[in-house]
Amino acid sequence: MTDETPGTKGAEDDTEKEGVAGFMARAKEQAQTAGKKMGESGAFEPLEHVAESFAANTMSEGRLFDMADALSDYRLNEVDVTDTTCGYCAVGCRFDIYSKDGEVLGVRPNPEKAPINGISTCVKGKFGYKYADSEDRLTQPLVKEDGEFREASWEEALDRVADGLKEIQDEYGRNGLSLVSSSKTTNEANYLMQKFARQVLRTNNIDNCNRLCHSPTVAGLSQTVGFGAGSVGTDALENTDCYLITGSNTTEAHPVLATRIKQNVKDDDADMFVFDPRKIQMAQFATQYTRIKPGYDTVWINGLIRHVIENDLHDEEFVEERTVGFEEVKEGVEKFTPEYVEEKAGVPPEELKRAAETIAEADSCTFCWTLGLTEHSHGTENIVSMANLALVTGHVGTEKSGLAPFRGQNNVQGGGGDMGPIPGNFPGYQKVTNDDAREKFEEAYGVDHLPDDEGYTITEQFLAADRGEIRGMFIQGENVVYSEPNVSHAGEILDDLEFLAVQDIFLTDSAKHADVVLPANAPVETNGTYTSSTRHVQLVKRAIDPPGNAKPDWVITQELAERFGYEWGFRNPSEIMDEINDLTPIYGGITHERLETEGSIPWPCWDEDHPGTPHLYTEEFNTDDGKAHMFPTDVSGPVEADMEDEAFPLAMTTGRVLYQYHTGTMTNREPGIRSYTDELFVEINPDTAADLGVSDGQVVEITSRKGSITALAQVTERTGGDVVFVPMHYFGRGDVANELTDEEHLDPQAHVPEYKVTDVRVAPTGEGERTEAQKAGAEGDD
Ligand SMILES: Nc1nc2c(c(=O)[nH]1)N[C@H]1C(S)=C(S)[C@@H](COP(=O)(O)OP(=O)(O)OC[C@H]3O[C@@H](n4cnc5c(=O)[nH]c(N)nc54)[C@H](O)[C@@H]3O)O[C@H]1N2
Ligand SMILES: Nc1nc2c(c(=O)[nH]1)N[C@H]1C(S)=C(S)[C@@H](COP(=O)(O)OP(=O)(O)OC[C@H]3O[C@@H](n4cnc5c(=O)[nH]c(N)nc54)[C@H](O)[C@@H]3O)O[C@H]1N2
Ligand code: SF4
Ligand SMILES: [Mo]
Repeated sequence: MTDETPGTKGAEDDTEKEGVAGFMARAKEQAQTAGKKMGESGAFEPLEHVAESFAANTMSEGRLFDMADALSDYRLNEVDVTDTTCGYCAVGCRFDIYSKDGEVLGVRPNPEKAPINGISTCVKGKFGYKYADSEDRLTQPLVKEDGEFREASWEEALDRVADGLKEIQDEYGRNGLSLVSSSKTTNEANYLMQKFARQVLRTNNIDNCNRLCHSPTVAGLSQTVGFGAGSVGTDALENTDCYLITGSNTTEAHPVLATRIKQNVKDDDADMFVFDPRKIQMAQFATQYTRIKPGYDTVWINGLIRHVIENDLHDEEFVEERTVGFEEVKEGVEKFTPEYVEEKAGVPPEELKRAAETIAEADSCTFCWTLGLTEHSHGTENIVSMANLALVTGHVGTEKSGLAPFRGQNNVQGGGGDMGPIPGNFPGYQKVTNDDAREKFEEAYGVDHLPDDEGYTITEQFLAADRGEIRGMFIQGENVVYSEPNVSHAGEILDDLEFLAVQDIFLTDSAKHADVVLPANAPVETNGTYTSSTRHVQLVKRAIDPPGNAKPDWVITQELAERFGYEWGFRNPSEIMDEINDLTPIYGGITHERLETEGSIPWPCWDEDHPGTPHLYTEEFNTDDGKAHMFPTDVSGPVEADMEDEAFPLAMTTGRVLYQYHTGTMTNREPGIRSYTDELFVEINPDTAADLGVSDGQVVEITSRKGSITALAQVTERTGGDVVFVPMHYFGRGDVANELTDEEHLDPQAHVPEYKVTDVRVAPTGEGERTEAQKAGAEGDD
């Protein structure tokens, strides 16, 4: 067993380092001491997680980063201070950025302007800025000639993109093209991307990473309660009496929310039930942790509902007055007996009973989930089941009760969903198939006919390109060659396209496949708004100047539209928001002027006089009849589990670690973060490792039906016997988990890939830890 992540370097290496590197070294040293103490008290915790908890808890106090030191070389009036919103994840932390000459010197939360995070931030939001002034930022457009990139003027590059897109449409029709928009960019930039797709290119083939993430949440909640978003504000997360947390590694993926939840559990005795295949850090604080078999969530959730109804613990009045479909659900859950749930999902009956009873009897309960529920070939059914449980127990629509999906990218709620860069929706979830909605946008956009056929989702775009249907793509802020399923195939598909343009802040490995690369501004260089996981729309401001000739995403899209004869004439993001206000009822009253004075406004906010809506569904649900609609769900396991095959005896699940962000374009450029985790690893249970003859720190080969990768074994009891966990991140060299995942078996409604369960086998390669030479040999080129 190890107490360290393989690839984690010792603290002694880092003691000389300053800034982030120094912080990480000190955090780790202190964590080591804390770890020893915990070891002595018999509650040994892997070092990584002590450090993680340590970081999450102490960063807020600012003790580890001495702002005075960072600023001591300057007089305060020489330093710029900008209040802005974090560009990493969707928690939506706000803080002041202190900067000088294009460099971020420090970050300090200002609780008065930070409704969600107060005085807290996590390590990425506080220190993750080296990427912005890194030397390899894109500063000038690039065009490919004879297979090589050369710098080009904006004029030339944009002309080439416009010509490339026009040629494809001339030859293959308007749907021969597809666009990927970016949840890293602002609401205003995403609004323009969907406008560009629909008004200019007349296609609904536009999607974004929301698809790979919470699209089942949007689909499941739209059907049941109405809005494709969480129903609660931060109040419920901080003050509820009970939590059900599943498929969310909260301390690593949403650290600031985790801190809030842990505080409520510790200080106010809130109950917390954690259901997860891995014994994640939240388990340590839980009333009860239940290890589940990945991919069978409908089974245990239906089991909970059955127990609640069977014992008359459901909220009869709420069910009667505010919901429809109870009888169907009651009938549907009958087969999910405790014995059946144990057999299928691995949940012991007494744990099922305790959770069901505590949740049902609690005065309030908040249901929290993330990708462990969504990234399945039946993700939407999981979400419908979760909504059913919340509704049957009557825990929706109060200040302390409700549905809390923790969203992912900084602006996936707003930019990835609300703004409509998705195949079936205009902004504000107005359907492209709805005649009234189409007419409204046709009139606003001054065109006779907008397309009424739903476009392709992101993974379908790749499948359609593979069939030769899509021949050109425009990808904004998405590193698809690492984040899509079955990436080797995705890379080949990009190469086969007749035209590809990529808009990013780096020449990513995806951008290398492009004909034209457009340099964009990074989140810290951007003006506009992001929308948090709790639906709070908040301002983002330029804290440092962008490098070279990089431009704001929205400007690039506007200049591209001009080349097709559309003069939008927006002078700033605030003017774009005015158009959003006019066309998107849920954003009707959210103007930049108001945000400047009010700080943040949770949608729906119907008009300028409306205060915004922190808690949804207090009176009625957002459905035609105002009631919540429950639907029974069935047993739906992972697709590959049905392909019983002894060659692949283990289930691989993939996900995140605290110190990395996705494909690493930002975090891999952070020396402190690199010094912490810089190598792909795989968590293997000690019994499984012993059976396989694998020891900690060894290089193993992991093989699925799609391919093989190597990773360092981390032998740990975090994972159960039949499950291995591989981070989804690209660590800057070597392999990625997505070489093993499958792109064909998508959720039928939301089209999310089954990232959370892939059948694999693991075998030792006979190698010990990688040598420096091997590491260099495996070096990627990102
Ligand atoms: N540090 C960091 N934070 C991030 C990100 C990042 O890259 N790095 N990314 C952001 C983004 S875009 C997102 S979407 C969020 C994601 O946030 P999370 O979804 O919390 O992150 P993951 O690590 O993908 O996995 C979630 C959990 O699902 C569990 N799980 C696996 N299979 C199953 C299953 O079948 N059922 C259940 N119930 N659980 C299962 C895993 O063990 C894990 O604990 O994080 C955001 N925050
Ligand atoms: N196996 C597996 N695969 C997964 C997941 C998983 O759990 N398991 N999770 C999925 C999920 S939830 C997500 S969200 C995706 C994430 O997948 P991606 O979105 O592809 O990951 P990122 O690395 O965040 O890529 C964002 C890109 O945007 C660029 N960028 C950053 N800021 C800006 C900006 O302001 N403007 C522009 N134009 N570009 C910018 C970055 O350099 C980077 O290239 O991965 C998905 N893939
Ligand atoms: S929790 Fe998310 S929003 Fe907050 S500082 Fe960390 S990465 Fe940024
Ligand atoms: Mo995500």
